[in-house]
Amino acid sequence: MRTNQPQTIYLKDYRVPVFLVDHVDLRFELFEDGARVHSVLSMRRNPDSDSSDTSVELNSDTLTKLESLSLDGKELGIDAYEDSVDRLVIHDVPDHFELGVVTWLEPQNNTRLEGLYQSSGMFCTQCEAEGFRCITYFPDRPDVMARFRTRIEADKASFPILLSNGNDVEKGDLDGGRHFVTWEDPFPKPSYLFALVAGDLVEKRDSFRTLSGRDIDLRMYVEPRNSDKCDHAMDSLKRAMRWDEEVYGREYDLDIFMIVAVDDFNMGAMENKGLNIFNSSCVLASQETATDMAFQRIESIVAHEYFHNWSGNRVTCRDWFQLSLKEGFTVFRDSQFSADMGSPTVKRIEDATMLRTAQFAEDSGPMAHPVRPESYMEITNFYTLTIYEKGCEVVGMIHTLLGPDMFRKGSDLYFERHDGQAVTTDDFVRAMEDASGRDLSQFRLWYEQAGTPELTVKDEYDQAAGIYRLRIDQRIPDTPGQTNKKPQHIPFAIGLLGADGESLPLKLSATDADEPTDRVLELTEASHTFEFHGVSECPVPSLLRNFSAPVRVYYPWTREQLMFLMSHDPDGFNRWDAGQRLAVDVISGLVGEAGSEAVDSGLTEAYRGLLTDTSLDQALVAKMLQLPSEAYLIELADKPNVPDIHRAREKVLGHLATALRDDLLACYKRNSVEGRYEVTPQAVARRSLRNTALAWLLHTDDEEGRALAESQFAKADNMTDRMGALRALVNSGYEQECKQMLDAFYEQWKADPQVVEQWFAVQAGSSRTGGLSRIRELMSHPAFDWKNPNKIRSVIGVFAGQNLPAFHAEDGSGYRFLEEQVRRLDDSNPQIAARLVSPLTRWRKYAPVHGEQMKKALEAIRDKSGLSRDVYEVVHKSLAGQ
Ligand code: 0A1
Ligand code: ZN
Repeated sequence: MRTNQPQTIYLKDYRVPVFLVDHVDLRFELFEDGARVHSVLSMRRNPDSDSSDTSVELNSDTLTKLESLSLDGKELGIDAYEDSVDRLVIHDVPDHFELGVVTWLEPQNNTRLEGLYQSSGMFCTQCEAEGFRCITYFPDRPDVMARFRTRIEADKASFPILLSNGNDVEKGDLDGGRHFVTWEDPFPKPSYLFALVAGDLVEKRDSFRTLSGRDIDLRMYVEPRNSDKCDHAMDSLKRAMRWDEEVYGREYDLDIFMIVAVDDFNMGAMENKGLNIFNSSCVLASQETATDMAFQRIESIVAHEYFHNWSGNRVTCRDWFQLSLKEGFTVFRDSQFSADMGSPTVKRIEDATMLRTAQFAEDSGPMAHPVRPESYMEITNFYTLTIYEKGCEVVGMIHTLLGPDMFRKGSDLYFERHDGQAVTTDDFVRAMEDASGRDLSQFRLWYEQAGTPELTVKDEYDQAAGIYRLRIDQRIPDTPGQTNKKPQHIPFAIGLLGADGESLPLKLSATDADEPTDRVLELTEASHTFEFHGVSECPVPSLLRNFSAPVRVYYPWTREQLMFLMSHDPDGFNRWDAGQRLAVDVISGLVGEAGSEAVDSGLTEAYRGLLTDTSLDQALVAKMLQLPSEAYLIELADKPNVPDIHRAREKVLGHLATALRDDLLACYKRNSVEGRYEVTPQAVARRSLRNTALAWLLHTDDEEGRALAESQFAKADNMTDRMGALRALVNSGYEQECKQMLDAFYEQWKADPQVVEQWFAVQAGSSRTGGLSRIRELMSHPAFDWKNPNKIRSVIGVFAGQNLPAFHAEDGSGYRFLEEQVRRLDDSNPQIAARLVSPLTRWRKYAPVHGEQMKKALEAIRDKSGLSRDVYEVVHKSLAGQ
């Protein structure tokens, strides 16, 4: 708990550091009841600073107890410095000096999981963004880059493995059964990339030969019970290393690359130099315990953290306003990698789904902020979908505008020009401009303006002249603190289809010699009209192909046009999108008063076509068969009534399941996967189709469906099928069978935390079985643990984020429940508490019956005494402007 009043930090106040740190010498003494950290900083005045201030400022935290402070070997008396809650200022320092700091920590009591803490008995660290100050007093900002040498001392029997960044340069035994290892990292780095691990861990080794012929030692460290769950991450790592060499020309730079898995972790993983630390759920997998989705997620997160070695570590951020410099670019790189490893269309669909469901929601709510924010109170609240996913889209648009070759020239220039520096998003864009000769000045607005651009498209066809006109208007909605926005530079990919489904040539003037069937139009004005010449028939437009920009598109599609695009658009993404738009239209048409009307048979026939036409790309079909989620339908609606939307969607699902029963059964039987378990796009698609068919059948409590689910559950040799059967049953009316299956599942897997988390989540997310009383039961289950973020997310987070009819229960019980949990967690883990508040922040979006109760819950959280800065910021911004 912090006691100081939260303050706002502004980008415009950025100043270069007055003092730099060249070298950090650390000695950690790890004990059962705490840890002593000795630090010696070699500091000097920054020649780039024009300040004549002779005092030096260090950051600190309430977790850090100062034991002693010395300057050039002389102990400092208390009148030589000012120590406040989070800052220490030492007066009258020379231009060069050595600062000695000794701190005492209690990692065993650190429930915030920032700085040095303990997880399942091992010591580990998390220093991004501002965790290093929880370890020692330090100028904890990313533009202070230093070389680190770290000596770790601990009991040898309990902590045989002692790790930090770089290379191990010395080790030996000490008195009293203790030992030490010293690590040296030759690359200057910001403190947020520091890491330390001490534990009794199993080491898995492999190696990788770089294109230039260097052999890199690859090591994974896990608890002994997880030693059979490392292969997938190790293989993913090697694929990522090769890919980064081939696609970006980036080679790994140290001799050792290490990955450690820890059970208690606030986020997914962390790219510490040479020593990546992962949340166990984002790295450990075996076919028995992890689903296909988990396998794919692990591959992409391992790659993401590895790619940070260049985009983040070698070239880092000047300040935290530039967070998307490393995150947006690295997400873009990992998306390209995943697309190359699997199906590019499916990957694009997944990314767009997440963006349109969750990032668009964030961008239209009270926490909306630009990709490069102007201010923040607590930086950990800014690890957002906007920074990561919209930031990725922004880089992707540069890629689209420049083309792959110029983009590569730009990234080469960026890495070469800024290697070893801490820079800004503007430096990134400038490198792209300098390499390509393109002017991206208007494009920079993507970094500065928040809000999702809205494109309204109108068309007309002049048969006599053979001209088709497309008028596109853009508008960017107001967001907190930003109004009257300027038009942005938007790449808008399109095609035109003739009645037979053929692609028409796109001539932008009568004399245009170019006749491509795919074009990227560049929108820069509030309104554009494009004229296409030589168009022999009235076309159906295919708009925003491959989701070429993170925008909303409005065009008055008819259902017939959507069905046509679903089966004819050569752009796979838009085929899928047409299906989504059709389903959204049908479901939204049944919300509220129209609830008793019949489901459009056109939708049924479109889905029948998908189920029966085996010549289609089955990976795409598997995606197309997923109805738009409740969260997406809610995002699209104005003043949504969640229980109503839920009912309408259930009705459509029930109708499809009944009408398509035989096709679903045939699809189920056709798609059994024989042979060895593999995570290829084809095998994943087959399992996905099969499990979707099963879920739909059980939606109507089909008796044959139940028998299939039970037998699939009993025979499955992998978690995807086991979980598919369990999920289908949990969401059916077969209560007794469901209970038996859940119990059997738990009995079999109770020793495996990653599987238990899935067991929690499947129940907490079910609108059929996951009512509040069930959620409370789950929370008093022995496997639930208030100190473990994964458990909190898999029960409370899943309930509030996925079990939407229960969370939005009319009596407000879901909101009060979340309020109670946030208030409780605020003391122990404010980062997690602040993230959990998120579903309440959009109270203004909902019909007043809901909105008012959500607001009350926020007010009750606001009024908690000693509220953390993390939760304070989210709650106050959500309630502001009333
Ligand atoms: N840089 C990591 C994400 C991360 C951020 C903050 C953390 O603790 C507050 C932990 C991890 C990544 O992008 O993977
Ligand atoms: Zn990242």
